[in-house]
Amino acid sequence: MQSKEPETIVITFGTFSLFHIGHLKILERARTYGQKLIVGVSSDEFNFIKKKAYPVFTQNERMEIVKALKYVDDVFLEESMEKKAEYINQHQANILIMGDDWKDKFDYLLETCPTLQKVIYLPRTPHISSSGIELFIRGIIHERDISI
Ligand code: C2G
Repeated sequence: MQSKEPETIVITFGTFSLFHIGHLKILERARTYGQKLIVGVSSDEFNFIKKKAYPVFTQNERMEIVKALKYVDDVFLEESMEKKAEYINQHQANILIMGDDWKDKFDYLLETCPTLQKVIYLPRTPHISSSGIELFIRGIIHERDISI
């Protein structure tokens, strides 16, 4: 009898303040690295502490949007940057994917997470960001396709 290959579990994190095509594309690409994609959605409080502002949509709305995507198998609330190792260990994740605005920042997790085999930084989708969309809507900038 053939033994079944263990599935590769991919994990990623994000705020998804104002969900857009760049968010969709990174989740779509992340899912191709394994059989299961788990997404940590940063909490409202975490954002307020980090950026002194709340995301456009609430954490429950953001989690519901991300959970409904066909590429995503499960979501959880990311309550602090420092808990990444805990989350990776809890979910027994094998690959961590982040956009390349985070390049090199999470390599240290390879030393503290026994199941983690790779940390991969994917290129961001150009010319789109939640903050750019917000500024465009508020009339502060006049091109929507701007990266902030
Ligand atoms: N992203 C992308 N292309 C864009 C915009 C964002 O590929 N044009 C990616 C980011 O690189 C990130 C993910 O989409 O990997 C989510 O982006 P944000 O919502 O901006 O999340 P961020 O505030 O970077 O994550 O632990 C990290 C936190 O959860 C914060």
